[in-house]
Amino acid sequence: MDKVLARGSGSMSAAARSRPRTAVVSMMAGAAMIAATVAVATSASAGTTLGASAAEKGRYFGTAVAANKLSDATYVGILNREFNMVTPENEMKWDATEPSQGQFNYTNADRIVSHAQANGMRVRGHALAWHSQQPGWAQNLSGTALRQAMVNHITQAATHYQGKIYAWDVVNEAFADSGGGRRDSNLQRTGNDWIEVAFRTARAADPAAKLCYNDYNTDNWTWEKTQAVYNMVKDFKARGVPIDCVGLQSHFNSGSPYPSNYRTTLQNFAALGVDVQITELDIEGSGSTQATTYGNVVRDCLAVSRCTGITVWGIRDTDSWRASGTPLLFDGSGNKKPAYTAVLDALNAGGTTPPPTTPTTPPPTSNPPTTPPPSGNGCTASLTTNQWQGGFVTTVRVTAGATALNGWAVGLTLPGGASLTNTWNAQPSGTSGALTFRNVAYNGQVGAGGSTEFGFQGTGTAPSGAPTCTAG
Ligand code: 9MR
Repeated sequence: MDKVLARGSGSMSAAARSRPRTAVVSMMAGAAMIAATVAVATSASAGTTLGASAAEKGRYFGTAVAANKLSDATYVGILNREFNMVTPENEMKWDATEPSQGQFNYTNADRIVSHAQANGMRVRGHALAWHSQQPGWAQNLSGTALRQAMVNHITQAATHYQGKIYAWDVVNEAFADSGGGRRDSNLQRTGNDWIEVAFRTARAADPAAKLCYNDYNTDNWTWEKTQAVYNMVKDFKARGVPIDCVGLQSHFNSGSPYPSNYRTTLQNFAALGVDVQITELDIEGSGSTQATTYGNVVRDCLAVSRCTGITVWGIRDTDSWRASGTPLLFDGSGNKKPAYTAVLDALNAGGTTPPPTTPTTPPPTSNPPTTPPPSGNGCTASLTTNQWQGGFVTTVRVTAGATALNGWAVGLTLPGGASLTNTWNAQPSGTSGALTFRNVAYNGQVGAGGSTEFGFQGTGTAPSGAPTCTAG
């Protein structure tokens, strides 16, 4: 993004500033009423980290990561404790991965992917085709030569990471800031179809990755740029161009503030049949004003079922591309800011997502049990699978029974010939046959009746039998 925006955070109204206190009071009153009537609500768990709390809501919480900070103990401590999705901040860009034409270098990006995999985190790939951060040789190409170079780059990079990427930003920042059209760039000058060619190429190279269009200044529903991206996604869906998600970067400051219609924007994109992800969130400012805006963004995402996760663009304020605007959740020493607490509280508000099988009426028995029915070994697990020719992604929901879980293990068997390629939010015992998936550090504790999700990806046929779940 090459636009310089004004800094500061003085745009919040007095009414908005006083909102948190009112909300807390009414939430407490509401909680007391619910506790009196619905016993299960009192036992819902509340996560103590961003990743665990987001997972309880079926979402992820991620951060941009710089490979050269993986030797900083404070940085890595926060990363491993709080986040379950990472985006390489610069290491997967074209200039980093193909510095000379046809010569690929994945060293730094691989370090981040390895770190993520070793710690049960997923990876957002960023970015395959972009007018910025191109290697010099690509900047000097045009026409058919550039189009072929782009296709080859996407094929090579997406194939290198095949099976390891949750979602790719296939195309980044292709629209102009005003006027409702495309941004002029060497890629745009290869022909208006360059974006759909990029998506089709990425799909062929990694059919399991979700394919996203990612941009900034697409948060306000009334802005021309938002409408232009919306119309492109609508057109792609109508014509069968493979697109699965839209990334809203959401870099907010006084020149580009959080808009009151943000939730509308998320809802309208989702209604096109794509996931929505907040991909580079940072909000300049400090104290309660900044915290309120962070909370609003989280609540907006949670209100839209296809808003599948939030990524902040760095860990500590000092890690930010806009460090002077102190836009992140941790201060330069790694301490949690009020914005952190606002995000965690927003993620935890309303208890956990109820288990999908909870009956809405009591079973018809004349002799109802006085304690909730025991669920096998203290937890249950259920599978949701997306199978395609040659591969699959399975999501597993672990639901606690009548007592809270302090650790869990899920058992299932992969069919012959099937093999795991990637696992998130859990640690697998192997890659084929009968497998046990154990919780990772941040999601072992699940409150009574609460749930958490993990997932895995593999080649071959997905498991279909009922999984076992064991507490402890
Ligand atoms: O945070 C990134 C910074 O370290 C780089 O210098 C910059 C170069 O373009 O890119 C930053 O990340 C950008 C992201 O890749 C795309 N959206 C805007 C981000 C902030 O500029």
